[in-house]
Amino acid sequence: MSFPTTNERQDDPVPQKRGWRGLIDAYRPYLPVTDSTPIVTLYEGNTPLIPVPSIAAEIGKKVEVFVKYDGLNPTGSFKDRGMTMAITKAKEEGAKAVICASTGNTSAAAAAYAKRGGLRAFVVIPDGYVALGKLAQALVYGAEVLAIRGNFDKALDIVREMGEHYPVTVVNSINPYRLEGQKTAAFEVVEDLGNAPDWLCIPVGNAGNITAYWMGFCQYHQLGKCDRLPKMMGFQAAGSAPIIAGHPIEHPETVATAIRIGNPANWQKALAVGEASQGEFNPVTDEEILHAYRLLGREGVFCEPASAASVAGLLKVKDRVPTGATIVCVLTGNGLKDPDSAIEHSETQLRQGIEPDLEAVAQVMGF
Ligand code: AN7
Repeated sequence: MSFPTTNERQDDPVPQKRGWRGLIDAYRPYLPVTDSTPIVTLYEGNTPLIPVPSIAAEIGKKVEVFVKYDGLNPTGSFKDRGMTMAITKAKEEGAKAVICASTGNTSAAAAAYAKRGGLRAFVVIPDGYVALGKLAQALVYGAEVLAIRGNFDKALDIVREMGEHYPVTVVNSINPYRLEGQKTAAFEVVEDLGNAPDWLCIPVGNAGNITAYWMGFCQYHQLGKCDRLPKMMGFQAAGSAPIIAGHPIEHPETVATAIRIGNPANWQKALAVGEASQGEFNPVTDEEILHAYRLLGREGVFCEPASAASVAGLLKVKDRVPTGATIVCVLTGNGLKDPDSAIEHSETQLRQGIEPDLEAVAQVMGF
């Protein structure tokens, strides 16, 4: 029996995306590749847009809220979208090694795609501030992991210089191919909704993703695939909110280590997106982030704390949501990335030390 990869018959109920072979394959006309480009893919993209009615109910007026669950990508974050493009182009250009600075997700994606493409992967991370799952991934995928005694911003400074002086390709979001790949998430949102949403809520660290989503919406708008553009609502962790402060933060802090970034690489681009989309940048506290994180968990959606910033932000500015609006919150990373935060910040009690017999278990259950 052969595995069906296309809709061969009109009456075949197999959904079209059954034959999905990654986002470069799906969006080839809109991406900088040719027929001879050696595509490096793990079949990323095509992630679900999930309605979250309990979050919509919190807004207090009639709205529709969806989450774009990009934590379901092959390495568990949206970074895979950018990395399939960046590694594909690095390989095409003959690179032998890539390097990135990372709060964790970029390093996991860079490692996976680089090794799959046969390249060396160097990742520079802030020692002690990368969630456990992300660190595990970089090691298993076979990256050369360098933990520095400094934060992400310091790591990115070093990586930028490495790229200038040594034969390594930088795959942080200063690499323009990253944004090209990441813009495909906006394409998918438009395809799923049949139009652009009214609002797009998104966590902001280096501000690559907010820039990429805007690129994607604008491109689809120009092609007539949507007849409006969303208001781009960016959210930073309050302890790491340089764009809102208007100056770099030397010692950024937040439970959302993925966005513990004090000097965003795409700062100016983010400001331009905010202006062009009549959007806003707002801070969310760790407490607000963790509240949203738990609300999502109770919808069956497990994201990492940084991702919950998008939902925390929506709840924070809910008074400004227009009635009848369609809102998409981007969930950038999978909750399994950061099991320590999950266990530490869950309000659900783990009941331990129970005697292994029926009566004892029933009693604890309240029967
Ligand atoms: C889960 O991995 O910067 O605003 O080095 O991992 O595009 O930077 C991660 C960023 C949001 C912010 N959510 O996106 C890295 C890194 C998650 C993230 C962001 C990140 P950008």
